[in-house]
Amino acid sequence: MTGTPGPGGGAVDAAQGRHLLLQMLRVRQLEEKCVELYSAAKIRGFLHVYIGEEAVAAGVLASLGPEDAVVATYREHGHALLRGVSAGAILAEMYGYVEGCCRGRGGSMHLFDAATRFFGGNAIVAGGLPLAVGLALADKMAGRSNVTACFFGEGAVAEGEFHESLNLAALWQLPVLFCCENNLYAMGTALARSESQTDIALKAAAYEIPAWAVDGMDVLAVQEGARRAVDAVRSGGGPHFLELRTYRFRAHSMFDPERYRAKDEVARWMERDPITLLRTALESAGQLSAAEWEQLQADAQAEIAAAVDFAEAGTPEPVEELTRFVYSERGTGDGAGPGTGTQPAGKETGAP
Ligand SMILES: Cc1ncc(C[n+]2csc(CCOP(=O)(O)OP(=O)(O)O)c2C)c(N)n1
Ligand SMILES: [Mg+2]
Repeated sequence: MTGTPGPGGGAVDAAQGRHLLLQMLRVRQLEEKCVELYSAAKIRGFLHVYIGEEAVAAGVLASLGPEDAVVATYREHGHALLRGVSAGAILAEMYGYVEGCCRGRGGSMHLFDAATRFFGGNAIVAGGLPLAVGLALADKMAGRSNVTACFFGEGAVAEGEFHESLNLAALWQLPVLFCCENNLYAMGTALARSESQTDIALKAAAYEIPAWAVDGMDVLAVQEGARRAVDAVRSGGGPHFLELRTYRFRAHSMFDPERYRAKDEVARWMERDPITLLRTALESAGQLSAAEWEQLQADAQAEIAAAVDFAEAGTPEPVEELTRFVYSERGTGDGAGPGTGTQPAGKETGAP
């Protein structure tokens, strides 16, 4: 580390700082492209973008290893990308094409990729938390030292699944890192209008889970907080909880007329754009030249442009495959025939 103060007072290592900047730029470019493609009716259905919140995924995911697991929400394009799912597979998924990471069957809210241990993409508010607890329980039972990072919005704290999941994770001391992306609004409902206790870290503390709040616009602070928490979880410290204070710069989804928040509030938060904060810190430390900044932007743009070309050249799934995967295909191809997978015998035959 070079010891130069970052946006949150932490130290910036030049190479690591530029890496995090590129990660955030990649997500920003992908999301801006998604908005454009949605407006052109290339992407249909629901679409929720992560613009403004990039530091959260970039900082937390930089603190995980390849064996760790990630669970996210419907605002998950950036998490999937930074976890290692290619931008092409993400966009093709949104186009509904077979080249997508779920063969076009999931779409924007259900990106999933077992190879990178990215376990969704979940459209149900708080629906990812019990999945994360299950993944962590499996790791604990198998004696693996993996961590499961679970992202969810502050709207999830009103759900029973949130409380059930925190309770069991604490009771069984499971290796889960709960990451609450507190952007202050659940669709059009401000946190203070729906919760008697708005200090979210306190809710986790009620379950005896170590919890602390982090400036979610400062990627270095997020990375530092996440590292501390991941280390504690991995070394057997049980579940930990981060409340990442952030803000979405765009509407909740493409259908949101955004009448619930004042324009000057949005403008104030945009003054703390996580990309600008890190860029400025690196520049003032002499760690990012104008040419390097241009190059990072060009790299991100080139990656996303190639991904659009990939998605545009995609193909719809053949109609004959429509009922494929309704039942598990496990048990076929090993000589034992259907019926050896998780479904009861006779249900995997594909017989009408
Ligand atoms: C169980 C459930 N209830 C309601 C909805 C409808 N819904 C979709 S997004 C959303 C708001 C969630 O807000 P938050 O958890 O803060 O996440 P953010 O969108 O801010 O990232 C709601 C209520 C849903 N998808 N699932
Ligand atoms: Mg929210």
